[in-house]
Amino acid sequence: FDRQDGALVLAHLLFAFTALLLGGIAGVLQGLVRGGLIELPAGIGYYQLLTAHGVLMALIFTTFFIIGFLYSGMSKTLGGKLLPTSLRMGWIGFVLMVIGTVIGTVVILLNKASVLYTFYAPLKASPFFYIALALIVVGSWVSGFGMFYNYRYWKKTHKGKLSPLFSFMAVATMILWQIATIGVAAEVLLQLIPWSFGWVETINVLLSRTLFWYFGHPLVYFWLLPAYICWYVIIPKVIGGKIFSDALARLSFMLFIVFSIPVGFHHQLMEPGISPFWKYFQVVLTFMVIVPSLMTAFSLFASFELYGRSKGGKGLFGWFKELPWKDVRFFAPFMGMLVFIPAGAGGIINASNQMNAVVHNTLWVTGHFHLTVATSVALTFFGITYWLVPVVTGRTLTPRMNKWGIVQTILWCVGMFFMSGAMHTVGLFGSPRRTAYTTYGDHPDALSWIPYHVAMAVSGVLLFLAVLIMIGCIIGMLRAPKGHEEYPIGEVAESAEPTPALLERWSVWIGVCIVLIVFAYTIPLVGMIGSGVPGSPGFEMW
Ligand code: HAS
Repeated sequence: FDRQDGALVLAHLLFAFTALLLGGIAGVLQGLVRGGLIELPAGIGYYQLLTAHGVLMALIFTTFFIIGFLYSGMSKTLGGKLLPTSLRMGWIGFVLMVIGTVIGTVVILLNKASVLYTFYAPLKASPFFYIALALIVVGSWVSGFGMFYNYRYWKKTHKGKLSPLFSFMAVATMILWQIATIGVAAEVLLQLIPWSFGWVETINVLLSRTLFWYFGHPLVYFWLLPAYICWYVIIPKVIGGKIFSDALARLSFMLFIVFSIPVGFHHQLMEPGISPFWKYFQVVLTFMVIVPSLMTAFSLFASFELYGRSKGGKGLFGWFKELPWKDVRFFAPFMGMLVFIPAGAGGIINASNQMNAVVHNTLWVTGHFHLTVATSVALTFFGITYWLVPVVTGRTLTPRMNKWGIVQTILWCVGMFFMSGAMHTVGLFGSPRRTAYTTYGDHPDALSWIPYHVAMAVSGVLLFLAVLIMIGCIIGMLRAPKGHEEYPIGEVAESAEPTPALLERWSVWIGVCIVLIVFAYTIPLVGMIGSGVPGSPGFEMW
């Protein structure tokens, strides 16, 4: 692996895992507080820790990891070296994001931004928190443009050729990110910064939430797609098999670009001020965005079955035994896939209007995203780390480290099983999300929730142990013997159909995406802006 490119990738990974560690400390502490097991000293607040946990894990760990991982694959598949301009843009993006993260974290630790990772109005943070967020978004844009630049150059110099699947998917992921972040950038620049500086007295809360969720839902697919890259492109190679279909993989990514953005209203189904028609329309699109995940499930099963049968697996499920269960590069992402089946089913429940009325703003939703992002995506990212760190540092993944990786994966699964199981169950009993320890004046319902909150806290401790093992493994990998670890990039099965050129016509898919966004959002936004409803002064959290 190219040394200069490797340094860029490693910098992203190390920063990501530092955020994971800090976010993990905040996570375990807030869990113990909520379960009533500890009280915080020195005026530290529950919401302060909850914000640090959410921001550092859901926003910072993911974004840094994803950009590092995507750059690594671009370098590997587009000729073995990034273009100097792309490399430079990668570093500029990295530095901007680091500055933003440091400012944002300090402001949170000073208790001037306890506004949670969703940070929309009416909770108001210090303006520096929003400036920090803007820096992170701009940094990620620069990195994204660095990738587009490299990809375009490759296309120009390889006229008529299909681009490598990994790079195609990386570009699709960053396009999704660019389109999605326009919403949050508008919210931060036009609403939150002027309001938090006091240049305007009030804020349109409905507009702020809508712009946030325009970004907030595709955000979850920005987390998911890099995991899908691993599942589609990396895992077939790790198990020694082939990619079932290049065309199917590309189509599923294009469908994500088309359908994943105009669906933000499914987070606002219980919100007054949006007409039922537009909510209904966006729920229909939400059900459309489930399709590429179902395609992915089909394709993965096919890859596994083809491989297992080629190894002599007999009968309906005999192929299953042939998979490399003792290889953490496979085992961790596989557990992520497995968990994604119930996690996705939970998402479908959330998206259904009547059922959303039962689960919205309860711990059920927290359970949903601890399965999706914190298990399926996180375990896949961990699985990637176990080979990517050795690849970029020119070292080997030792059997010892592999064994620790398996232990860490099992611990993570056990912790998440109990944590998210407790969250889902107690959510159905009505326990609200995002609430510090309380018995609501010893109300019997609230008292019946407490054992579940305690289970969440205890499993939080297990998960924190797993984070520590992960960090230990990274340190171990950095000190492992020099050697050559393979960057696993799968090849397409011979039996696959050729890929139609339409699947690389970006303008067509982005065009359809823009039409859908304009249709789904114009009338509701015009209504919100011109509604004449007075703005809110908000709640100062600093
Ligand atoms: Fe979600 C809330 C709907 C997917 C994350 N979601 C959230 C929040 C987060 C989040 C963070 O409609 C909370 C935001 C907040 O703080 O308020 N979600 C969905 C739907 C899907 C979905 C329909 N969510 C995700 C993913 C996330 C994520 C992915 C992160 C990565 N979600 C919602 C809704 C809400 C929501 C509402 C708002 C709730 C409320 O009221 O507040 C779908 O995309 C899911 C489709 C997935 C599938 C599964 C396919 C399975 C695969 C695995 C195959 C396995 C194999 C292994 C091959 C259909 C691909 C086989 C091996 C064997 C041995 C069997």
